[in-house]
Amino acid sequence: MSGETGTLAAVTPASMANAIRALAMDAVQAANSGHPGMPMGMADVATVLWSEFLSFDPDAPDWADRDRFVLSAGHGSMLIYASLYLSGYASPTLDDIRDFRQLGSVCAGHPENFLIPGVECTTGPLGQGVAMAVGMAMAERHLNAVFGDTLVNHKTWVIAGDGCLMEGINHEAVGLAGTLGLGRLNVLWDDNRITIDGDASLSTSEDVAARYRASGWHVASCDGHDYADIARALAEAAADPRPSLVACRTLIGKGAPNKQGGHNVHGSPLGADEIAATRANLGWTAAPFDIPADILAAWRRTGDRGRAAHAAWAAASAEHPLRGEFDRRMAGQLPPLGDADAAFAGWLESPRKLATRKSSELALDVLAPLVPELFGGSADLTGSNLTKVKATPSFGQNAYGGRHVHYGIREFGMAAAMNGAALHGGVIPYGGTFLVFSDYCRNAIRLSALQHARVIYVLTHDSIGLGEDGPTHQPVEHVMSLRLIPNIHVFRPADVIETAECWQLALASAATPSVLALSRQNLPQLRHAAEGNRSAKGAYRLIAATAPRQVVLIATGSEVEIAVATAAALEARGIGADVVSMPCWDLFDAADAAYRADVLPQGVLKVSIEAGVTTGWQKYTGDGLTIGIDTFGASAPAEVLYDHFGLTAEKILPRILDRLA
Ligand SMILES: Cc1ncc(C[n+]2csc(CCOP(=O)(O)OP(=O)(O)O)c2C)c(N)n1
Ligand SMILES: [Mg+2]
Repeated sequence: MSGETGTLAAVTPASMANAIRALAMDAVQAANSGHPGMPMGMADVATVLWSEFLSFDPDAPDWADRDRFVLSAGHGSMLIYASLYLSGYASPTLDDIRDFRQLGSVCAGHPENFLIPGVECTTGPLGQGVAMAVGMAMAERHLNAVFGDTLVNHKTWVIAGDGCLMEGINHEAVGLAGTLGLGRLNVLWDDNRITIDGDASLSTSEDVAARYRASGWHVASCDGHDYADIARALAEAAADPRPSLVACRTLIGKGAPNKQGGHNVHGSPLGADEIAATRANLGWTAAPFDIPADILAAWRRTGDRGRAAHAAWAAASAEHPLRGEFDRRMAGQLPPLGDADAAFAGWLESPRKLATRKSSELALDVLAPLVPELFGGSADLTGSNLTKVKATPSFGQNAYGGRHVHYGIREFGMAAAMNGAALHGGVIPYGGTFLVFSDYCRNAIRLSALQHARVIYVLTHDSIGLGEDGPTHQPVEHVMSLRLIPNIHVFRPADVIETAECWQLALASAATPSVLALSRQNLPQLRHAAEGNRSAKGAYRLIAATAPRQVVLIATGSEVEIAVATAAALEARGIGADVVSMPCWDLFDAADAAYRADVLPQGVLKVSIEAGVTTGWQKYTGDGLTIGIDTFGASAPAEVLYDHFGLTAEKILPRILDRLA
């Protein structure tokens, strides 16, 4: 906080922190909605973090080697909006802050990564910010191992609340970070002992510090309103080789004389009277949204350290032999993939009957060496998901150059970490679990989509076709329910060729996550001719009717084989039937109308076949037939189950004949 002029030198950390407090309380009051408690309580910690520790360049929010800052307690969004504005980022502006929570303002209720460049990730769903920060710290260590200290050498800082630490995902994230030894990760805990319902002791009696220590973390604590003590604790955290938790003892709503320390200040405007009392209490005389020039100038200087670091980085890295490759990866541009196209074209000639999870492994075997940013993993199902290939050795504390993360049995933590890694940039994360456990990580999958993160979910054992493990493991509603999430491509490829096509499409979707729903059971190869990437339009006519067309069978994944057999049986009776393979609804819906009308023509019986819930298929079949499973599955060998649930050509044929009669 050293100023060159007398005026600047006179600006205290307290007045800088009060600028956050004032903006937070005034913006929440103007919106008549929002959360003043957390920003006011953590204003002092944020001031020290910004002034003395965080390495950032307000003029270059996307500088690759900046420290990452995650406001995991996203309800305290005014803290990050105020800090970004005050420290001189172009966004948000003071007008944006005036419009806090209004339509069109980048200052949304909770911070959104796609609205403000300085917001590294979208937060609000408690716990996921910390877990995403773990993914950012993983990406940082991996890229450091690949590109070296000159190009990659930064920290990840998090502000988290009681809620973030109480959520189950916190246990996953903390366990993973401790195991991986992510020493550059520092979590600043807003230890205010208040949650929405009241005192935190209503719902928790945990010794948080003991839990973190037991997981291999370094734990420090400080008085969150004592600048020297905060700086001491943050310096300890920064220096310790383990991931650090800093318990910052704070008063929620600090500064509001009648409301601080109580749970009512968490999420309601202070009200005009209390705002006046707070101004008097803090000695803050400026009007709402008016920051005194000397205080603003002091804040604007907090970026100077980072600006200098950025300039030094740019100079040191300009001639670095890996700079070009590093820039490519950080920009999210794929390398040339011609070799993959050639390899996959070769697959057409020698048909193979393979589970699509196995086909996925073969595709990865081709892609991983060509796309070094592919950064894989599995939630302890590596041998089932088949996500680890020769080019992806294990990633670990002494092997940060590795490319396969053993996430452990932490599906939610894995998904959130993949979001963080994708948003960090320089890696394209993919990770596996059983499709049925996508529910465990569903909100993180949703956040992949919301955040435009290129994350690839490899979800195997995608239906009753997994057989004997039974209904706990057999997804029924999952494929359909994942399709409901906006901005995600749900792929269910039918054979080895479609699997390779879907992998290529997933890789190329820079702003959309993908789900690959893959079979456990073997599936015949249905494609033999080179026709380009036919999955790219989401659905295509795999087989055209020979007899006059009366039926179009639409199927996905493992049921395309059944549709082919059903079509043959219909043709044998002189009934023409197309088979449409539909690996991706979302891409088909985005195709042009003429193409869609050609694939799914009017005036014929349309029949969907998918081993899952039928709800939703009506948008393609109209008043046709939807064949699927609207109950839980059962425990038996796969072929027995397919017969039991009526998913065989023999059982589907009479239903179609009945409708045509
Ligand atoms: C997953 C999830 N559950 C519930 C909420 C609603 N919510 C917002 S803040 C909060 C808890 C507040 O406690 P704390 O994290 O200590 O924040 P503080 O009140 O101290 O600011 C809750 C339950 C949420 N945002 N995310
Ligand atoms: Mg709290």
